Amino acid sequence: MDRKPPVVHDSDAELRVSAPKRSAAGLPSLTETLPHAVQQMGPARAWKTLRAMNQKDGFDCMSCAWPDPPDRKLAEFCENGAKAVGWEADPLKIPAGFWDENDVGSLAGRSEYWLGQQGRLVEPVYKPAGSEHYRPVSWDEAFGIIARELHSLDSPDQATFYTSGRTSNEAAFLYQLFVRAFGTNNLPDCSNMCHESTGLAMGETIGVGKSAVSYTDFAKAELIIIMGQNPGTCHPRMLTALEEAKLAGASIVAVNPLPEAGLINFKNPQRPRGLIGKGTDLADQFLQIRLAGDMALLQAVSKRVLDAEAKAPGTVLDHAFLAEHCQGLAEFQAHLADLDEQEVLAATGLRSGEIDELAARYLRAERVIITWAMGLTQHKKAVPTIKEIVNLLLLRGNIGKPGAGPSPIRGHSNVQGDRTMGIWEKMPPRFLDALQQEFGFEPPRKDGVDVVDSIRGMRDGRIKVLIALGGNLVHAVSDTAVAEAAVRSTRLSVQISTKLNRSHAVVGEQALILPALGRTEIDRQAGGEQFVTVEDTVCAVHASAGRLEPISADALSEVSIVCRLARAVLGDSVPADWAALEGNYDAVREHISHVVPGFEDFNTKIRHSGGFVLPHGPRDERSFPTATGKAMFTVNALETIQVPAGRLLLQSVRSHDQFNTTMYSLNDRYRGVKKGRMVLFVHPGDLAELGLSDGGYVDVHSEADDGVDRVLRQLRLISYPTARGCATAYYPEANVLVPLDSTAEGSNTPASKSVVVRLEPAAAPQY
Ligand SMILES: Nc1nc2c(c(=O)[nH]1)N[C@H]1C(S)=C(S)[C@@H](COP(=O)(O)OP(=O)(O)OC[C@H]3O[C@@H](n4cnc5c(=O)[nH]c(N)nc54)[C@H](O)[C@@H]3O)O[C@H]1N2
Ligand SMILES: Nc1nc2c(c(=O)[nH]1)N[C@H]1C(S)=C(S)[C@@H](COP(=O)(O)OP(=O)(O)OC[C@H]3O[C@@H](n4cnc5c(=O)[nH]c(N)nc54)[C@H](O)[C@@H]3O)O[C@H]1N2
Ligand code: SF4
Ligand SMILES: [Mo]
Repeated sequence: MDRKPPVVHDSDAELRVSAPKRSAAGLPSLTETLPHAVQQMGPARAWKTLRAMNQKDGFDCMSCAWPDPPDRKLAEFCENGAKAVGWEADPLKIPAGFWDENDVGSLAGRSEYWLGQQGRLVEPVYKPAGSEHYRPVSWDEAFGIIARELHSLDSPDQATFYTSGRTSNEAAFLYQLFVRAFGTNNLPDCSNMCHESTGLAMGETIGVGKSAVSYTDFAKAELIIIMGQNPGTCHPRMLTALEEAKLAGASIVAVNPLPEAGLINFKNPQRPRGLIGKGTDLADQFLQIRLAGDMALLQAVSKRVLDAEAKAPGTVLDHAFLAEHCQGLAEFQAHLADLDEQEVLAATGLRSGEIDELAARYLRAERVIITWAMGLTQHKKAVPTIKEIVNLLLLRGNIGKPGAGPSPIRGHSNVQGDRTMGIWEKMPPRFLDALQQEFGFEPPRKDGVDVVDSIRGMRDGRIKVLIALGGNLVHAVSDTAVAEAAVRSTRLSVQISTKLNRSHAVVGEQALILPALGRTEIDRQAGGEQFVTVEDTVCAVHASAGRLEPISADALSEVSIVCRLARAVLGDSVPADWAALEGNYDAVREHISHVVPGFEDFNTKIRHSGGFVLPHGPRDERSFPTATGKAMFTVNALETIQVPAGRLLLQSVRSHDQFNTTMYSLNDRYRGVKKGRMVLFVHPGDLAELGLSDGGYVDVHSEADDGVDRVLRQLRLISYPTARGCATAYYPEANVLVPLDSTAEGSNTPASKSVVVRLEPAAAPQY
């Protein structure tokens, strides 16, 4: 199919706003999915890919980390999965003349939407120092440039090696091996900006930073509390699991400043009643909480549970579980005794009666699951907030039994697996020991830098080379101006990517783009066609094999790129047979099976239909690998963000038609926004108080302690039913407002969902 890039209208000139939807999916999602996919891929290609998606012998959806159900249907994907596939499998290629026509400066003037629509990257390109243009280079030349720059560093710690969460287990394992053999633990990843707060909070309290439930637990739960998550857009097939739970009698509570459509009602496109009927009402209770109010809410619910126990001793708490498995209850109880209800109401914006109702639901249910995503992790107090989820669940033994447990819902399709494979700047000594044992070299032991510290390192001249396996670091991270200056000050930046994005336009003195194959494509190596593996959010590991011919003979699999890079940089200094590993991924999995716990007999287990589930002590046998060997109650001081009068607290969210920094279109159907992104959702009461009105324009200034005036200009105001005092804008645009130093305590995750802002009236933009 010979197609030119679509003409991209990427200004907000035709912006239209209508009322938000009260229901997710249904017929509109089908009518969106198929024409979109066919238009991008053509009918044959669309059929070939969508049919293989999430099937046991097909490829894993590259979008989110939601798991596959045990029994697969013929069409086992959602609207947003289909969009992700269409975006990758679009046969459009960046033409040869592109690099002469577009210099780096002009690319930096383009939007993410435009960049992503130019087609697949099909050959390695290099921008030498002093030139504004990329030019094609051979793979050998590209690897030679990287080796030269890495060898010229005074220390391996002067390079940083980013990973985004689409990377397969095999590529991730080899990448961390290469980086550690090179001599550094500088392995930042997108998780640093995502569920890092979760990993830390759960690691300290229950010993494992991953979901303690399985797919089938959702249908067994009596109560599911969904906090800080927008599943209708970000994990659409979770709505199917919620519907099943609902039909089996579960009650569902949504805690969110926004009445997200997917939380309210779901019209399952796979059921007749969902296509044309009323759908299933999902949330029995919607708590419209203020931004960052969740810690107060959770403490208030736990306090009510403890009060109920005090009134009827021995009947409310799970005493047997507490006695056998937990530590710290007395301190927790003492701490909550002083909880100030007025402070709770101020922090949450809720009424006492609403919190009573949630507590009553919690007390009635024998099996409770709490899920969460970025609405909890990207706040200053994210780590203690998630610890309060654990506290509440422990009180009644809601962990390690069917239908119960804490369940963070991860973002990128293999972000969890990448961590399991060792992509982390501070992997524990037992992992490094196993690596040493397997490969016979001494891995560095000093912790490396995470994402925010990588930006600081580049900004301050300590880090001179940036290599990124996927992703779009410069636009995903906070404080855009600082991040861009930081990357521009490096000697070399390297992006291993499928499609263009801002990280190819904002680059170091020298820059390389290395084109990678995606999930949909056949991966042929010396040893024949290969498959890779991924781990979803409930710790299930399965195989993924593409069906399409590779976009170009000059694009390589991520495994190939990493193996050849390692060979070029390390030579024979590390005893790994890179050529053999590249030729046959079973050889990679063999190493993994020796190094990573839970992967014993990897090559056998992965060939069982549907893969296997990793062991998880708390989930499987109520064993808690914490410092004390017990599940830990924690005491967390409640601290509420004080928003000065006349200011709002701002969060940044994803629209329905984007995947992180990738734009599929400029629409956000469920929130009623069409053909535009430069908008700010504000409560009508706040608009009135600020003397502003729907349809007007404002400049948004963030008010940080460092005195820097960060501004996002000319956003159109939308009067919206959000919680009072809270505003919402889109990510990544809002990143200009988030100070680099504004991060979650402990996890260093950018606090991109609680920015104190001031709105100044502005003129409407001229298009
Ligand atoms: N289609 C699509 N799917 C995706 C992605 C995508 O961009 N597009 N991204 C993937 C990735 S990497 C991730 S991490 C996930 C993200 O999945 P989500 O976390 O669901 O995505 P966000 O858009 O950040 O939405 C955050 C939600 O939390 C709410 N929220 C914000 N602050 C608070 C708070 O203080 N308290 C409470 N209770 N709620 C709050 C917001 O109103 C919003 O509903 O999705 C993954 N899946
Ligand atoms: N303000 C604000 N900032 C945020 C967030 C927020 O909610 N608000 N969310 C944060 C979160 S949760 C995350 S996870 C990060 C996301 O940060 P990243 O993971 O760095 O960003 P993505 O936009 O997912 O990366 C998209 C790019 O990945 C490349 N790509 C796609 N598929 C493949 C592949 O198969 N192989 C390779 N090699 N490359 C591929 C393409 O070139 C594409 O342009 O952003 C964070 N930033
Ligand atoms: S729920 Fe997530 S993983 Fe499943 S098809 Fe949709 S986008 Fe893909
Ligand atoms: Mo994420």
